[in-house]
Amino acid sequence: MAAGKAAWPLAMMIFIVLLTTVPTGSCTNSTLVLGGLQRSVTYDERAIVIDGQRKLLISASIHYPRSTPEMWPDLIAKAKEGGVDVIESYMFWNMHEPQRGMYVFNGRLDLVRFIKEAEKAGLYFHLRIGPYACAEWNYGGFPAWLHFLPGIRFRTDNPVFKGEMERITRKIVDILKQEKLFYWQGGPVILAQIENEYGNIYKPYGPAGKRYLHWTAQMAEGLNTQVPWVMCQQKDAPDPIINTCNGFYCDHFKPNSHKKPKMWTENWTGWFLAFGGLQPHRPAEDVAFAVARFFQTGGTFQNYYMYHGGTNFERTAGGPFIATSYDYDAPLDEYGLLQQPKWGHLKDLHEILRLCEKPLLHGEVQKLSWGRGREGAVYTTADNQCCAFLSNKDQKKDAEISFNSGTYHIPAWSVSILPDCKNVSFNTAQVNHQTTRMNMKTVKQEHVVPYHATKHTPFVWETYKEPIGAWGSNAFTRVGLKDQMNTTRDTTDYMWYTTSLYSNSSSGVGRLVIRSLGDNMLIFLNGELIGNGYGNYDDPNFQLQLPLTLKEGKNALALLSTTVGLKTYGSFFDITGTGIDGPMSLVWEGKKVDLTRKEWTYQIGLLGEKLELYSEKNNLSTNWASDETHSTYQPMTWYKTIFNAPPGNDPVAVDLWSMGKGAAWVNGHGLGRYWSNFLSSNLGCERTCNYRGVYRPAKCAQNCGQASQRWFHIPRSWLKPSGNIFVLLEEIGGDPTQISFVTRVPETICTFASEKYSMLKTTNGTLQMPMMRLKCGPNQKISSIQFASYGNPQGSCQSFKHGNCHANRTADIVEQACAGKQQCSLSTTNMGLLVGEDPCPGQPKSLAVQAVCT
Ligand SMILES: *[C@@H]1O[C@H](CO)[C@@H](O)[C@H](O)[C@H]1NC(C)=O
Ligand SMILES: *[C@@H]1O[C@H](CO)[C@@H](O)[C@H](O)[C@H]1NC(C)=O
Ligand SMILES: *[C@@H]1O[C@H](CO)[C@@H](O)[C@H](O)[C@H]1NC(C)=O
Ligand SMILES: *[C@@H]1O[C@H](CO)[C@@H](O)[C@H](O)[C@H]1NC(C)=O
Ligand SMILES: *[C@@H]1O[C@H](CO)[C@@H](O)[C@H](O)[C@H]1NC(C)=O
Ligand SMILES: *[C@@H]1O[C@H](CO)[C@@H](O)[C@H](O)[C@H]1NC(C)=O
Ligand SMILES: CC(=O)N[C@H]1CO[C@H](CO)[C@@H](O)[C@@H]1O
Ligand SMILES: CC(=O)N[C@H]1CO[C@H](CO)[C@@H](O)[C@@H]1O
Repeated sequence: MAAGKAAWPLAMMIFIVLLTTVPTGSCTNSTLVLGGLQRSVTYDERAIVIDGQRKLLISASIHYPRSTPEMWPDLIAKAKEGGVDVIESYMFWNMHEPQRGMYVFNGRLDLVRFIKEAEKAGLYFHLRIGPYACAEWNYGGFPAWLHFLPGIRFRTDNPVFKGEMERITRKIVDILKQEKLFYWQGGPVILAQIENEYGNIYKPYGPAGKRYLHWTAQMAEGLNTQVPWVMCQQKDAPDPIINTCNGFYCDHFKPNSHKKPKMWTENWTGWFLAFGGLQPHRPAEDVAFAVARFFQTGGTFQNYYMYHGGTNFERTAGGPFIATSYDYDAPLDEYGLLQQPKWGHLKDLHEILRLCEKPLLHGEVQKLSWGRGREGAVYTTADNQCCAFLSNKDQKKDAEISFNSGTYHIPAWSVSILPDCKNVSFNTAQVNHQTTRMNMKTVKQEHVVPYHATKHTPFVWETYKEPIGAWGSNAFTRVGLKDQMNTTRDTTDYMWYTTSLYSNSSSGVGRLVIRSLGDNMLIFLNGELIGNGYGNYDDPNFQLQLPLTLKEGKNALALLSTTVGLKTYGSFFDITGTGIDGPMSLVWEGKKVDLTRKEWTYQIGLLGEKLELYSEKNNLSTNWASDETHSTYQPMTWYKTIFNAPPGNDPVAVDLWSMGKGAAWVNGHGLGRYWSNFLSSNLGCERTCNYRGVYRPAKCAQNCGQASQRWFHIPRSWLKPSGNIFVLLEEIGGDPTQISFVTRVPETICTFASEKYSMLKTTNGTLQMPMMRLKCGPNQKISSIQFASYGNPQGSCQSFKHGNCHANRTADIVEQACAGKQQCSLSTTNMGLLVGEDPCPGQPKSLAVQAVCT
């Protein structure tokens, strides 16, 4: 890359672009003639404008390093089928430049290939270059080495930082240009983002922050990408940069200029998981409500954060305490399977929004209000195309809204969309897709016989005992406590702090008091694990008081401090400190000894890491010992076994519920960190999830009192049919004999089709009756019908009940239509005919079915 050569012409362009665009405050309006076609991306006050046409754009966040290249085409195809136009991703600087000037763009980091996959599918691309990402990603996406550049201060008017930020941003833009990925070059990239949510945290940076903000805008505009730049959560984004909204709802958001469109760059489809936390769940009805409200109030670009969350493989999870699964309760689950009904419900919504595209982009809007949270918006074009949104923000009461000489029943906390201003085609609270509950199915053991198994045990384990305390000639001794990240440079999660304590008597109990900045610490006295301390997502810091008994003479105290991802967010998050900062003291025989200023011997990382015990090439290493006694609950132990891949194509995971804390690898690929013995709170899981009312991450949370994450995704492309090497590093102690490999398959599926609201109209204008559709996984069949009622069934999947109106032949008919099939469907009208009776004449009926796939 001739980056140096390119610098002059680009620098000149900065000047030109600034002169031409900034004073007018309008967007970049560059066009390029390519093969006779003018391709341009601009914007106006209503929308992003592509080739002179305003566009309604549905965008989907899929972060390329959170899945494998083998998964990308399928993820992108499912996004497209779900009605998505744009794929969006952050750029992950720390992965692309692990050492300064050493670039990596292959495998999961093949950004160009990822963008080209979107292009192949006919989708646009939005690249959020940042280079700050947050994203629950280690150190917010900043490379650790950045912290050590002399004189640097992150994200402010600092020449060192600005130099590095400009260098990487330019590098990425140059790669995109070389590969002809920008829209004007014939590629899919229509938007780019600079910085990220800086507006939320920049006050403490003072005037220097403001100067930096303006510099970022000028720097980005100067790169001559000829696509609009956005800044999210930045009210004062300088022109021509578009300020966009991030949040659970963005209906009240207004851009900072009447010349800019209303854009939503992070619609949180769910929320992330933290170790020790509950599993977040955002109901499909509420996501659809938020999206419909956004379009009702003038939005034209919205992005699902996340559409596919994926996995924080290796050490990529950020801190504090971000879990390995980044499922995000997204429309595509961590494994790339449809998360139903969310995926389907949003697909329906997108289809209906398309029907409204012209009025939304070009129509006059008339806003209506009937009080008590009942609002309407009617978009009408000059040629009388009309689309209406009727919404009811009341959290409890349904509403009857009189509109356009009709009366419309709008359920609480919902929006109805009328693409012809007459007929309701979609209501956000009426879900017409099946609910799928997935099963993590243990793979039968005959499929997992290791090549050297001799007994009936499915796996033969080998172990390696990690030394306790300093192990290498590179250990060093200093007075006082050292910051962990400053010392390890984040090359490892682990740092040993070791020292000696002397005692003149042989009995008596002392007390050790330690304060740490986080995240986790193991305390060993004379090689024995005597304590463990840790913080949590809300506060990684902790203080520990621990009784201990010293033997006479010299005692070895070894503290293993562990980071669980570096911080990702907040003003000055990069310099908050890590590891054991003290104070630390020992109360012994009536005296308090300050250990903070003692001599400490430091060891960076573990010996097993240095030996690369997880690596494929070390599979026969003599370091391993056979483990016939099944040593369980041993701290600081590496385990290894060999397994066969489960047959078929269903996604694979390993179940680590029986383990403590550590990390896992398959064939040298890092599956990520696990922390199975950090259970979530027993409280906070509601029995039923009510989607009505403002969502917050604690609402509808699941999985109380359990390991926050027990299953770890093993991408199929990392597996061979047999002889796969599985390695674990267990820190605290666990039982590897309980580990199993599982496949993810649908188990219980439910549908609920109701005549209660108006009929659905499909995109081609034909009528469609409410349908019950059931579909199992590709190699499955419907094996039993657990519930079926045509009438007024109540409840939801796995808690359906008959109402007072019920046709008792329903189950027989559903059984006939569905049993033994992979999929089946019945409309309510069919059902009425087939049951041969009307269980409650004159009332709209529903059909609820729950079935099992095997
Ligand atoms: C962009 O340029 C084209 C061609 O010069 C012009 O017709 C159009 O009005 C411009 N658009 C904006 C938003 O300035
Ligand atoms: C133990 O004995 C040593 C040497 O006699 C003395 O220096 C030290 O202060 C004693 N320590 C304690 C805790 O009594
Ligand atoms: C890390 O090192 C830098 C540079 O030596 C220093 O300025 C900073 O205070 C250290 N951070 C912590 C948390 O100790
Ligand atoms: C172990 O490594 C050797 C050398 O790299 C390789 O030939 C062998 O196939 C590996 N064994 C397994 C079980 O993967
Ligand atoms: C309209 O779409 C529905 C469902 O998408 C389909 O079943 C039907 O055949 C289509 N009708 C026409 C006339 O294309
Ligand atoms: C089915 O319902 C009809 C009335 O709707 C009733 O007469 C009949 O006894 C019911 N049969 C069973 C098996 O419950
Ligand atoms: C600042 C912050 O938390 N930003 C985040 C917005 O929300 C999603 C939450 O998951 C993050 O990934 C963003 O980076
Ligand atoms: C397709 C459809 O449902 N059309 C209906 C729309 O609404 C008008 C007036 O309410 C009806 O007459 C149509 O039948």
